[in-house]
Amino acid sequence: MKKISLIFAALSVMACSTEMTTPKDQLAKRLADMAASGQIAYAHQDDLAYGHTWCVEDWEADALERSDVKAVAGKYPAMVGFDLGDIEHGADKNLDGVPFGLIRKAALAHIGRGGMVTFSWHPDNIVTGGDAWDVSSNQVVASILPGGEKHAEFMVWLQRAADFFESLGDVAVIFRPWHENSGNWFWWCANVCTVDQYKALFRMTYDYFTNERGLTNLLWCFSPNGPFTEESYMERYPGDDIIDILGTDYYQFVGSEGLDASGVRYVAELSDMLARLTKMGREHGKLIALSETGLEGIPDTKWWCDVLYPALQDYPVTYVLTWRNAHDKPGHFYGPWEGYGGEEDFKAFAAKDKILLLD
Ligand code: BMA
Repeated sequence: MKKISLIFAALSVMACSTEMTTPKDQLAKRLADMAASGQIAYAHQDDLAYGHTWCVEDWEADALERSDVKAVAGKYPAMVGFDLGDIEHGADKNLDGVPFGLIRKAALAHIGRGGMVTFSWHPDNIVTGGDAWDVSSNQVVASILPGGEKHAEFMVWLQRAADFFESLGDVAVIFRPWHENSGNWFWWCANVCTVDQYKALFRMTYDYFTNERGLTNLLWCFSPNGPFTEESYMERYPGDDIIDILGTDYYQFVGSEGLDASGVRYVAELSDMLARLTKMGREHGKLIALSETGLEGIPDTKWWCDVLYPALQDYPVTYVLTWRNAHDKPGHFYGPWEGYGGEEDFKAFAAKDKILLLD
C-alpha cells in the first residue's frame, strides 16, 4: 500500500514537472545552461531570408536552407534574428521587404533544426507617419499610452504584432521591443519620451501580449544601447517582473579615429559594458546578451577573433547577434559571406569552444 502510494506520488510529481516545463522555461534553461558552461550562441539577423548576394524568391517552395554563415562556417548561426517592422500596418512584408510568411516559416524551421530565434520591431511613427527613426515629435509615446489620442490606433498595431507571435504556435522566442532606448534616433528614445512614459510603453506592450493575448512563450529582452553606466542602464528598466534578458546593442563605428583605434575603443568599452551587465544580471537574476553588434562591411579582416571575441570571452553572454547582410546594399553587411575578406577569421571564431553555431 505504502509502496503504491509512493509510486503514485512520484508519477504525479513527474506529470506536474512535465506540465510546468513550458517552451519558455526550456529556452530560458537552455540559455542559462549555456551561460553556466561558458557558451555563447552566435546569432545573425535575417540569416535564412537573404544574404550578401542572394534573396529567397519563392519562400513557400523554398526549404530555407541557404545561409551566408553556413556557406562560410559549414553551420547555421545558433540563433536567427528577424524584424517585425511594418507588421503594424497589416503589411505582407517587413520594412526590409521580407515576407512575414517567410519569417514565420524560417523561424519555425530554425527552431525545428534545434536553433533559437529573436525578434525586434521597428514600428513606424504613429503621429507623424514617418518611420521608427522619425524623432521630430516628442509626443509619440505620450499619445499612444492609455488616455492618449493615438492609444486605440496603437493597440491595433500591438494586436497585429501579437497576432504574428500567436501564429508561431507553441514555441518560445526572444522578443526585444523598444530597443536602443538610451539613444536619440527612435521615437521611443530618451530624447523624446520621459522615463515614466518609456516604462509605461514597455509595460503596456508586455501586459497586452501576456495578459490579454496569453502570449506566455516570449522571453523579454531589454536592450539599451551602450556605452552605459549601471545607473544609466537601469534608469528606464521596466522591472524584474517582466524582463528575462538584460541585453545591450553596441556597434563599432570607425569615424575619424580610424579602424584600429575604433577597434581598440570598442573592445575596451564593450568589455566594461559586459562586466557591468554581468554584475547587473547576477544581482537581478537575469540572463545577459549582446543583442546587436557589428562593424559595417567588416573592413578589419581579423575582426571576429581579434576584436569581438576578446571583448566577449570573459562574460556569461548568452548570445551575440550581428546585424543583417543586405542583399541590395553591397556595403551593408555585418555577418560573413562566401568571398568576403575575413572568411578564415570567422571560421576560427566559429570553431572556438565557447562559440556555438548549429549543425
Ligand atoms: C538598420 C539597417 C536598415 C534596416 C533596419 C531594420 O540597421 O539595416 O537598412 O532597414 O536596420 O532592419
